[in-house]
Amino acid sequence: MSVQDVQKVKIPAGAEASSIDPAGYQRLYSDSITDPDAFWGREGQRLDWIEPYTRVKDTDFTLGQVSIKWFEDGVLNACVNCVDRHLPTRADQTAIIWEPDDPSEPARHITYAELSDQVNRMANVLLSQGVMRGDRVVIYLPMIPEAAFAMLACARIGAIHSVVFAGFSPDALSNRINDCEAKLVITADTAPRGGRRTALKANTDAALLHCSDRVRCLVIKHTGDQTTWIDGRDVDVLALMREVSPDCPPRPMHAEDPLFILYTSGSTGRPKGVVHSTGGYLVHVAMTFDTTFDWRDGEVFWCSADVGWVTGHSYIVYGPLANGGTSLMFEGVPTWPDAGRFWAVCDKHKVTHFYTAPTAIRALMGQGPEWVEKYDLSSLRILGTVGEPINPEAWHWYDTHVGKGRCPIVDTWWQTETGGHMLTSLPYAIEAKPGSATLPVFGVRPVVLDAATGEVIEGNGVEGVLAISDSWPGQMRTLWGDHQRFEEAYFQQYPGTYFTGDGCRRDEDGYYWITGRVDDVINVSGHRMGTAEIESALVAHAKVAEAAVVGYPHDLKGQGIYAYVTLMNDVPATDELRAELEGWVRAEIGPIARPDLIQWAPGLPKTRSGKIMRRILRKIAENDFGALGDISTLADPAVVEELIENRMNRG
Ligand code: 6R9
Repeated sequence: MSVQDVQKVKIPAGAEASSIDPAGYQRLYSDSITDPDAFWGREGQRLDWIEPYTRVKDTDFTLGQVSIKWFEDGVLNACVNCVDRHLPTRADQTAIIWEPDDPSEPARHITYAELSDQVNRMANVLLSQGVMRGDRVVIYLPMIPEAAFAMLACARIGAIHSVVFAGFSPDALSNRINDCEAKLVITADTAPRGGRRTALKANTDAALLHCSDRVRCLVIKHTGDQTTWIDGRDVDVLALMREVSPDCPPRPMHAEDPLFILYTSGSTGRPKGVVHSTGGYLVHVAMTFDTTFDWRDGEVFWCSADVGWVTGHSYIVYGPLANGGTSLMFEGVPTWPDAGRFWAVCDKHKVTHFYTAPTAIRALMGQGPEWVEKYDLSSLRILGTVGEPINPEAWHWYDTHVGKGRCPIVDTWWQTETGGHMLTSLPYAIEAKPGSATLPVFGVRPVVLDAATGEVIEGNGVEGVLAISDSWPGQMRTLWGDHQRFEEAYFQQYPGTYFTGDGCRRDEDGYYWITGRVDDVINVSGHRMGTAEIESALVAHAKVAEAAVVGYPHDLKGQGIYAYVTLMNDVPATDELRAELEGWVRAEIGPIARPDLIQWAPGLPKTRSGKIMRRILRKIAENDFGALGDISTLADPAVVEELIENRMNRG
């Protein structure tokens, strides 16, 4: 039985029809892992294949010979699956809604017919610049539709795209261009964001000083701002797109040909180029977009991530478009012109699905519910979160004020490396528990391992580290140019499984709770604790907006607990409050969790995707801030200086 076959059920109490009911989930899940070939063989039919596959799964997790292949003899084109095949039925349907940074400027509604025209033209521009199958193209663009056109144009001609987040520095950009030996980079003149402008072309000029002079620079004139121009190297993309043919035959690709490389942070300074495949990746994101979000025709999906992150790849571009959906792309930020912008956009475009990160929810929660209440959010049907564990307070705020208690919330756990969702609740089928990513996606086999011995811990009510015991189609295939590092990073520590790097608990109901990266586990007087637990307690206090907890060397306890706390607006930072918070955590979790040091933090060091950079916080807490390592991915480096200046541990 495939997902589409599960009978649609009406669930009681006026709730909506659902594609999968609770019994349907259990049945499907157990089928999916009992016979993965049969399950994924059917799921593969979600795509259009030029040559059908006869083999489904061919994977080996054995150290020294790790090899992951899915649908290996199948031939397809990812762009055709996201664009061409929808034309007979959806030519006039909106594929992409684009909401600009400045709300007074008009939104764009790009139909599938227009998407096809633009992507074909962009593909012809790439061909005219000598881009061939297998060549790498770096995309350094703001959140504009041309970013999606560029990704799909690469897919159309078999080039491998590598999107670099527009907030990254010239250094980070040149490192990535060099690591994948890109033939060209696609950028824009400038990028408006929150009323300010980032000089992308100037950044690219700076980056290209450190790259081969054969690298071409394709420029989208987005704002029309003045930029430097190097004849012979720089190309005006939009002008060329008007000249070339709107017809570019798609290149038939093998399922295992790389679709894209996406760089993610590792523990060393060197970027880690995660490689995803054409066939398996697309099957996984097509399925999870449909099932996790209970997708239905005519709805409007908004994922607020940036296309520079995996979330943007899978759930702004490939997942929604493979399903013939309507995907909203937002150029701006949640708090400009004011803290109501997200909700204004939901209202304006009648968004049905809103998918964001807990950090954004906490930030908006700190601004008060009146910003949400100004807007009509009755179009919303499903809410989602991704990126980190959501603390129950933020979950309840999201549920009450945004979802009005009537929208299921899916908490999706996954990674750049996994391609798509791995653990998540399902609307109407898997009941949520605030803070838990709940149960595995079909075909995914999570296991909890003893961190020290690597043994599989069976049963419920257990805790350990999270690994995946067998492959799934969206799994990364290798690290670009370094298969050995791939094996070492993910398969060496716990042989025979893919190691996620996350800690987790499986509760009495079999629900998974991610306790944070394993390196975030601290050991205080012999007690192992996830820093997330203490943070969750701190942010439950009415005066606390955000908190980050790390360990630091402590003479008596081995590790002490160091908490960075951001207070709600206008709350004075006093010693009384510090004592109150210590007592609060002690009361919430127990005496063992009481922070030893609390530092008031006006801001926390975050990546542009909103992840707190704990490595930096650990260094400051250890009073060892001389070598902070690579801070190129920080959203606001000034935050770090402030924290160093006011550090609490000077011993
Ligand atoms: C998609 C994405 C991956 C890491 C992952 C985990 C954390 C992501 C989460 C979550 C708890 C969730 N994470 N989703 N933790 N609950 N729903 O974020 O990819 O940037 O590679 O980060 O993020 O620690 O290992 P990526």
